Amino acid sequence: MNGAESLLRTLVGSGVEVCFGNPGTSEMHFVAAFDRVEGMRVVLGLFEGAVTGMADGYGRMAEKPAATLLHLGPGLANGLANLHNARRAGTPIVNIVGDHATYHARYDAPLASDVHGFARPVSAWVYSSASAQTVATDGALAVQAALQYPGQIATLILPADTAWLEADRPAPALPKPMPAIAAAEAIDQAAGALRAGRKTMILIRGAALKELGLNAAGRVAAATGARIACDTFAPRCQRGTGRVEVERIPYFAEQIVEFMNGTEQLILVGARPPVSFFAYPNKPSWCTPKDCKILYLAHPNEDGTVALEALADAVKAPKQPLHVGIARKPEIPNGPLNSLTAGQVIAHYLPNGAIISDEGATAGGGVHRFAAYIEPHDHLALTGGAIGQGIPVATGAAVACPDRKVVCLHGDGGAMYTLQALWTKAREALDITTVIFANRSYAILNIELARVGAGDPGPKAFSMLDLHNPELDWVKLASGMGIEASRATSVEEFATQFESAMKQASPRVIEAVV
Ligand SMILES: Cc1ncc(C[n+]2csc(CCOP(=O)(O)OP(=O)(O)O)c2C)c(N)n1
Repeated sequence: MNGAESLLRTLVGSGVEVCFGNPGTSEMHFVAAFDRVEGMRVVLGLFEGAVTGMADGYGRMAEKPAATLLHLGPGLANGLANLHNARRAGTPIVNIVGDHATYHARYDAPLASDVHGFARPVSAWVYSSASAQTVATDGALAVQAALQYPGQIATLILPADTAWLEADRPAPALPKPMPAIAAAEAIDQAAGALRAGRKTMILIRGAALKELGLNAAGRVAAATGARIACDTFAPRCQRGTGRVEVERIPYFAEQIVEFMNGTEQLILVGARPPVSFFAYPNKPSWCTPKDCKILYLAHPNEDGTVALEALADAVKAPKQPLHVGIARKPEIPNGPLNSLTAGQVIAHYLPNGAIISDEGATAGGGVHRFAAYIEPHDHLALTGGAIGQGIPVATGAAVACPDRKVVCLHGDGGAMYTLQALWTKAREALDITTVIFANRSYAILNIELARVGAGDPGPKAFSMLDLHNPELDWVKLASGMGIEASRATSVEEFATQFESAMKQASPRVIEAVV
C-alpha cells in the first residue's frame, strides 16, 4: 500500500468515519485511496470555508473528529475562518492538507506556500509528514491530538510523495485522551462559597451544557439558589422541556453588566468570565462586578459534568433540580414577520430532538425566549464571531445525526459567505431546513456604527452595510443548487412553509423577508 492508503486506514481504524473535503492535484493519491478503504464517508464541499464549517458541525454533534481534506496552503487558508470558529468551540478536527512533494518544494512552484504558517494559529497540533513509512503514525497522533479534551484542531500536512510512495502498514489507534477530573479542593472551595450564602452564578460551557451537567447544576440551584448561565455563543447547549433552563448571557457589554449585577460569586465550569465582544469607547470590556469572587470549579480540560455532580452532592442538593422547563409552546402569532414572530413560529413547530444551527444574527433571536418551553433540542451557536458558519455547521450536524431534524437560522449577510454548503445539503439529501432572514442589510453593523461613536456617517458608510442593490434572491440561489425553496413575506406564509418543511425529510430553504 502507499502512504495515502496507510494514512486512510489509520484514520478509519482510529474512529474517523467522515472526510469533508475539497481536493486538488497534490491530494489525488489520498482521493484514490477512498475506493480501496472501507469505512470513510466522503463529503464534497465546494469551498473550503464550507468544508471546515461542516467538520465543526459534525464534531460538535458526533463528539469525535471528522477529517478534512484541503489543498495546500491556499485551500487551508480558505477554510481558516471556520477553523477559527471550531477552535473557539473546542471541536475536534483532523485536517489533512496536501502539499507539494518534498523534493519539489525547492522549485517554488506557484502553489508553494507556508502551510505551517497558515495552520499554526488555528491548530493545537501541526506536523508535516517526512516519509510514506511514517505518515500512518503521524495520522494516529493527529487523531489523538484532536481528541485532547474538550477537542482541538490537528493539522497533518501530507507532501504528495509521502502519499504516493510505498508504506509498510497502517498504524494502530492510540488511546483516547480522557477529560481530567476536577480537583477535590475545587469542589470543596465551590461548596464552601455556596454555603456562605452569597449571590452566586454558575457559568457553564462545554459538555456540561448537556442534560446531565445541567441536571446537576439544577440540583445545586435547588439547594443554594445559584443562577445557572451559559455564554452568549456556547458551542452546544441542550435546551427544551424537561431540561434545566439556562440563562443566556446577553450580547452587548452594558447588558452583560446588568445581567451580572449583584453577582458576588462566579463559579466557572469550563467557561471564562464574560467579557464584551468588542471594546467600545467609554464602555467596559470586563463585565463581571469588580468585587465578585471568581472560582474555577472545572477548567475546559476537566469533566464539568462530574464536577457539577460532585458539587451537588457536596451541598447536599435534593435529587430534583430547579428550573426544569415545562411545555409552554407559543401560539402562531399575528402581525408582521419579524424576529419575534418568526421565532414564535419556529418555536411552535420545532420537532423533538431538532438541532438548531444558529447564525440568525439580529433576526434569529426570537426563538431563544421560548427555548426552555419547547421540544427538547440542541442549540449550536456561532462561536468565534466569524460569520458564515451556520450553513456548513448545519450540514455537518446533519451528517453526524441523520435521524434528527436540523434547522439552520441564518442572516442573509452571513449566509453569502458559505452558501456553497447548500449544494452539499442537496447532494447528500440532508434533512435540513434553512431559514434565511432576508433583511437586506448588515443590520448588526448599523447598530455597531452608532455604538462605536464613529462620527456622522454618510451615504458611503451606510452603503457598506446595505444589501438592497441588487436584492439577493434566495429562492433562485437555493434552487440553483438543487434545493426546494420558497419565500415568505408574512407570518401566515412563513408558518405554512415552516410547518410543511418540518414534515418533510429533505433539504429546504425558506427566505423569510423581515
Ligand atoms: C468573517 C467575518 N467578516 C466580517 C464580519 C463582520 N460582520 C459582523 S456581522 C456582519 C453582517 C451580518 O449580517 P447578517 O448575517 O445579514 O445579519 P444581520 O446583522 O443583518 O442580522 C458582518 C459583515 C464578521 N463578523 N466575520
